[in-house]
Amino acid sequence: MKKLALHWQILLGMALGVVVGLIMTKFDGGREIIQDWVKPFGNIFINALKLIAVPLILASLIKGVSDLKDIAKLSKMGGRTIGTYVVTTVIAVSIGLLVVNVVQPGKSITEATRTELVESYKGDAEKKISAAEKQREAGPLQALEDLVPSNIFDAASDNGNMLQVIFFAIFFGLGLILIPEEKAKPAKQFFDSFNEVILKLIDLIMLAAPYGVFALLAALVVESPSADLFSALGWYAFCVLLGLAMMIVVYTIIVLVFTGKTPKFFFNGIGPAQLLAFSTSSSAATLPVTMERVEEHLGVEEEVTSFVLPIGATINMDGTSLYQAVAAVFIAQAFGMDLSLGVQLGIIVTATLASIGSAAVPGAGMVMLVIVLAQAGIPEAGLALIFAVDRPLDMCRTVVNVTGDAAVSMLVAKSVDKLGEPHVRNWDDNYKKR
Ligand code: DAS
Repeated sequence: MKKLALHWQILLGMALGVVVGLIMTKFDGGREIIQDWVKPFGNIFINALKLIAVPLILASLIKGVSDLKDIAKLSKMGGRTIGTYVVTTVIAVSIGLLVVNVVQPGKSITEATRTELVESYKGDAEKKISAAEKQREAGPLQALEDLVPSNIFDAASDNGNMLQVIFFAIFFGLGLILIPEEKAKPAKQFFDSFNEVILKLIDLIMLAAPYGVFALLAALVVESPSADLFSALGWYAFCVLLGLAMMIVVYTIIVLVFTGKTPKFFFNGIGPAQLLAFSTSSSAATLPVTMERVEEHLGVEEEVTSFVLPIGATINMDGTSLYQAVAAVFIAQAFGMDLSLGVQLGIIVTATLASIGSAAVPGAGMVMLVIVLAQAGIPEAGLALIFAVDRPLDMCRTVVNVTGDAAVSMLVAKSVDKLGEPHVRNWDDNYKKR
């Protein structure tokens, strides 16, 4: 049988997990068999993703920050590009928080199921929930004080403060910028290849995803066979998709207002790249097509696309940041935690940074979600809940990531007077070009 693309394998793993879980609940001892012989593989999958989170932050942020030197040096386009990307990401996270607080998908879980959830993730949940209570009693500048770690290894440890790791990565990257070029070169080369290794490790972990989500779903079904948990997951997915759709509308308005181009023009231009983003769940894999569509069909000159889009594919992930905000608050709701406004504003910061640090590969947003949860004191055990349904959402948020990059490149091009008319090379030119 022709090898199924990974995400179809994952969707198959999800379906089989639910079916096997439902079957096993019909047998005496079926629940124990799944808990003893299947669930551990789901936990291994989650632990592997949590394991890679800290090295991924260090690699991608140190590389990202140290590359900024070239970006800022490049021209006024640099600052404008980074600034616009950060603005659209903050808008995306805010939309995510708005939707998840209005719809409140986690609140539909019954007290009985919630007790079971906390029970089944006992250690982690109680530790995080009590830590969140403690954070609430802290002083007004406690969060700022906690930003600077006294020991990087403590910060990187399981109960560490992920923002401290992010702080160290940015601090280190700044150091790389400030030392002489020839001294920084070896370190920059090291972090470039370190980044490549981490991305390869994520690829390897994602190969296990079909089996991991199978185990997670089977365990979820036998442990909380309650329909209310599955309907809550459905509402969670609805919130992510609603938020992503709202973000697409925001891009349409931005393009119309700032460049005068109609939605029809914009989506006809970027459509094929969106379809590729949906089927690959990877902004990086889609980048060549994004560049060709933005340049030839949206009229952005190559001088802009060759600069703005590669940066966008790595640091501008509006769909991912929106998803991370929705997921974090949903898990908190599922565990019965009421997040204060301060914690939610903290999520805007960490989800923005986490999406900047997310790699443009399938599942990267899921890995970086660990940081958002850890920082907000939300039980990471809740990951098991949403990882099971992550892949279809990854496909959709990657579409938004790519669409956002295209919209911003049109804005930047317009602002430096490099937005022309589409110039689709006909077949001969393309042929000659090849
Ligand atoms: N799949 C990632 C991308 O390539 C996004 C994510 O994982 O959230 O954009």
